Amino acid sequence: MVKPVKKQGQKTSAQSGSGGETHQTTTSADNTLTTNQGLAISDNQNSLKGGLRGPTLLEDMVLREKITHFDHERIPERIVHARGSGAHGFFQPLKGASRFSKAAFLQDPEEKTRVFVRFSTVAGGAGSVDTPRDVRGFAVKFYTEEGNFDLVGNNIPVFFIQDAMKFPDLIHSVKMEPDRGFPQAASAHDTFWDFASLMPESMHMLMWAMSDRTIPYSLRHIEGFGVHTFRLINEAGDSTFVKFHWRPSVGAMSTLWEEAVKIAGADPDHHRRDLWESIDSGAFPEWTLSVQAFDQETADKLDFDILDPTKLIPEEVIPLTPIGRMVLNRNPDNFFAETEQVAFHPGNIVPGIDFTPDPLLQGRLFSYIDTQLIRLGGPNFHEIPINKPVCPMRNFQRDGHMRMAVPTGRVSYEPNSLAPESPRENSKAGFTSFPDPNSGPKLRQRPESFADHYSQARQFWRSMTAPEQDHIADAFTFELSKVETPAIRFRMLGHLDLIEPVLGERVAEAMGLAGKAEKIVLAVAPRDDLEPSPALSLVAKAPAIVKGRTVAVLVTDGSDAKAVGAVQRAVKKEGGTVKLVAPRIGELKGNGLVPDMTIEGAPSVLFDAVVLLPSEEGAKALVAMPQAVNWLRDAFGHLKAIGFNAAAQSLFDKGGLDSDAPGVIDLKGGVEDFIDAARKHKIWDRNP
Ligand code: HDE
Repeated sequence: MVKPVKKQGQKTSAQSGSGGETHQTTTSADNTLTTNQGLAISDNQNSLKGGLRGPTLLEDMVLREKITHFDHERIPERIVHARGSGAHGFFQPLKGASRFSKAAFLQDPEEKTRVFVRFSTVAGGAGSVDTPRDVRGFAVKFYTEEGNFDLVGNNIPVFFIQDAMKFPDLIHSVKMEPDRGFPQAASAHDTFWDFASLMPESMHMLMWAMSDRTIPYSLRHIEGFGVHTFRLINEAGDSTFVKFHWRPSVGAMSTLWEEAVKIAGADPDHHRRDLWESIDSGAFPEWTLSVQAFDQETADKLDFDILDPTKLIPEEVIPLTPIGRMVLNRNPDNFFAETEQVAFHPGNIVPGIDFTPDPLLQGRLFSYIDTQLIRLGGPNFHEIPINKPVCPMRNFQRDGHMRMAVPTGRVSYEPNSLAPESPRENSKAGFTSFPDPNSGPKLRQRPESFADHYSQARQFWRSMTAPEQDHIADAFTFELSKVETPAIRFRMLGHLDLIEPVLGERVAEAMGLAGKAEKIVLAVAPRDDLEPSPALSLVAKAPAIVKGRTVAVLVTDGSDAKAVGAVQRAVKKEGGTVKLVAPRIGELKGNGLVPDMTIEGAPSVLFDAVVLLPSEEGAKALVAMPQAVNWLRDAFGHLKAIGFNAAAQSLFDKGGLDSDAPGVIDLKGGVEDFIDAARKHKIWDRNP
């Protein structure tokens, strides 16, 4: 006889991590394995058979339950933003945020509001790599006392299209081509550029997409943007237009394209791992939330329409006003239950926040609930712990797939007289929409004010530093060279000529297609008088810090432990991390050093700066290892700060590298100069 199993493995809701829900742990004193019905399982190794070598019986309900559940483990992945990484944290408003909005979570600087954030790539499937050239999603769910507020943004302040009608076309064009099923997570193919080259409104976003913004260094190092113009409403009922901005405390940083490509092979989970490990180690990622706040009068003076999501407002025109900070301090307990099942929706807002009639946002307001219905299997996804508001939910909706709540009583309608205590509307505390005066005749048209597609693309180009411009030209050259249809290349070259003639010429020259650009007919001529916006450049505003970065020290048997210790101490003092990399993973001879990683498992592309501290004998062995020579060559080519000792000179010689080059520091004079170089992150003076 099997004894019934006590449910000792359940946490109380007070102990539980997410959403106040109970969830199972494996720390039960009585840890008997059970079926989902609670039936204790006597054998989890063998199915029930008719005879020792006979067929498996249909009667084996334990096996059937286990396999059925397994068969249904996957839910449809998100059609866009399928690959994501999540984290829990909190948001804390700054003093003064309340002057813009009456939202409860923006009132008290002492009060923290729980958040869950999901970062994502857009184009690839859930199992794709972390470092393709792609936009990153930056979605934040604020569990406020007035309901959930979702700020579902990206790491780029503008978008490819102006109207929701074009979204399926955009996404179909960038996703795997339907006949061949490739390429995965890549825009460098014909269908994307065919569509993009026929959409002048995409030109501004294409400049961002081909810039370093789409190959971020880590998720901790991205900026975030709400993209659309929103409204904030304060206690007095005054409305302010806002653009939302997230700024990382460690500064925004990107990789070089070759690094992104090599990281994809060396560590396909690079961004997810980095986020997990930094939270795990207590180095909590942090962002400031700011708004660009403006009124109708200012909006009317801008030379573009604030409802057009392909335009941004330069910070030099309307500066950022910080309104809060967000810290991510807890990894998910369970990837599926939280990161996969979290259901964002730009329509989740609270009193004090409202939409504008941006035609892209308006379409999104429909899409997100609709997508959850298919993805999460029914209308009750708001009851899943990660989606559940922390404030009470009371209404008369009922039934549906996977209903968790157990409502009581006869009444599920309103008005009613049978349940006088049941919920009623509240005209004072309830959400009311801002009485936006915009409305007119029914039509399918774009306003004239949406017609200029090139001026801000040009402004973006002119706001970049020289290396950033090089990268943009290289990215267009790379992507368009992958396009197989000549007419698409010529059409895109025509657009680039309009954005900035020098960009068009450079790309055409690099592709060997000078003079081939198609002439594009313009609706509105690009402006030539927009001031560059230095705030758009990552290089120009890169902070000189080592904090949050990782330095690899290459060590061998016999390396000088004291020299290694000096580097470790100096990096740690700056808030950085050191990893020891060696030819083998076991403890090294003669110094007791224990490597963290091997040269093959940890190519230098995974680090921000490197130090070479081999022993004389060790250096001889490294010179004979092609991976070790490439380790240094990559660090050199990827413009990293490099520190080295005398023994390491032979590696430079073998790699044909100049150890007197900028950012290459002989450590005989101490580590300070190396730390100085590492603060720069990229040694642009070494840019070929
Ligand atoms: Fe989304 N988008 N989107 N989007 N989006 C989704 O919702 C959609 C757009 C963004 O981590 C989907 O739950 C339409 C702009 C993020 O779970 C879907 C349009 C911006 C995420 C959807 C847009 C975004 C999504 C897929 C044009 C930046 C990931 C799964 C009208 C401001 C959220 C899901 C997460 C996800 C529709 C345009 C950001 C299909 C129709 C612009 C960060 O509903």
